Amino acid sequence: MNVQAMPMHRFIDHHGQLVRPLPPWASLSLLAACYQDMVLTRTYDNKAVALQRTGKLGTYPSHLGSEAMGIAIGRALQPSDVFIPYYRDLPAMWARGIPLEKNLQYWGGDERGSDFSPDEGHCRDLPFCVPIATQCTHAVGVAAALKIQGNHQAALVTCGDGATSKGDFLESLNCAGAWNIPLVFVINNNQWAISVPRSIQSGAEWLSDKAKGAGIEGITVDGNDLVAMYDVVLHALDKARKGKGATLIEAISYRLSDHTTADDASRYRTDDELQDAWRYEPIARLKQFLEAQEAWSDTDEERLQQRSKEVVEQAVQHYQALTPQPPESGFDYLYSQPDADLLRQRDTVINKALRMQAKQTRSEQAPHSESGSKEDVTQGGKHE
Ligand SMILES: Cc1ncc(C[n+]2csc(CCOP(=O)(O)OP(=O)(O)O)c2C)c(N)n1
Ligand SMILES: [Mg+2]
Repeated sequence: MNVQAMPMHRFIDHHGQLVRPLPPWASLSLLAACYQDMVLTRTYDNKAVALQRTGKLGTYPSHLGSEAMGIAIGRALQPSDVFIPYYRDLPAMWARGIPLEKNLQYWGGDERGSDFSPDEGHCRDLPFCVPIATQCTHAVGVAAALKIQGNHQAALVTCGDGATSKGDFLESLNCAGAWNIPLVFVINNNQWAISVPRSIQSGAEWLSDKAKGAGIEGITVDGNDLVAMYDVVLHALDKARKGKGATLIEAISYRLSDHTTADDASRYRTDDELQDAWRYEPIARLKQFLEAQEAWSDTDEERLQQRSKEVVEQAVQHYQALTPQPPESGFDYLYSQPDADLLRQRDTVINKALRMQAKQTRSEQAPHSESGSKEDVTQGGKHE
């Protein structure tokens, strides 16, 4: 049986049917707003993959299928809470008010995409985190600080199903229980960790069972049901703010895309499995539900599709108009006091960029003689 069909915390099933009464907070206008966010982030996702394919973005992790959990998380958090994301969190960041350009910058290799300093106006959230599960340890530190400050604020950290096998995750879970800190863990259980399926990732029946060993509450929820996700995240955050402890939420979903644009999932999973998973995806079911409630129409949909394209296009234009950062900026953002070895590496990078730029200039002056050179400067590699 597809795990996405199993009984778990759920309000709207994959046919768009209510399986229990909506919670009091779930007005139709709020759900329609969430639906619009989900469509917008999927529009962005398609565009980002296309930009990578045409060499305008580096490796990109699609979040196809995780829109419901992301939008629920981003909207359930209060501005004063702290969000500690991983790399597959564009929807949550969008709902949290982070501009799409940040995501483009990050995956385009521009260090400014990791600048989430408060004076940039992006609350106190942490930037994208690619090293698996390390963000969980940062989240423990953040939540411990929030507890000490005593302002009834919470932190929320996300990770993948594969990340739950790492010591960083388990140690963080343990600290959260031992220290009773205001921290919510959300696992995006999309059934795959690159090519490793959930079935061999862990012997636990549910990943939320890992909460038991840490002495905190664990819950498994339908991560493709916006309402169920929103509901459990709201409750877990409220509990955390009231000093009643941490929660581990396992959001069941499916990675409908390749792991990243550098991956080809057809090499390790069947087309049948993928087609079956599409029946549970989050956007269609919410749309069906809203239409049945007469809270969404064909005209609304047409307008939304148009508007989403415009918003995404505008973000892409902003990104492409940015002055590229010099290649050594990677060193400058990371190290306040680089040692001699690092300074040598930094010089090597600068000199290489200068050579490439000189070559590019020569080939532009004599386009027929040197065009097609392997070392042609591509976007993001320019040195000023
Ligand atoms: C510390 C570390 N080890 C290995 C990797 C390589 N890596 C990148 S993604 C990934 C799998 C993660 O799977 P999961 O936690 O399920 O997240 P998903 O990508 O499915 O959202 C691995 C092993 C890494 N980024 N960091
Ligand atoms: Mg995964």
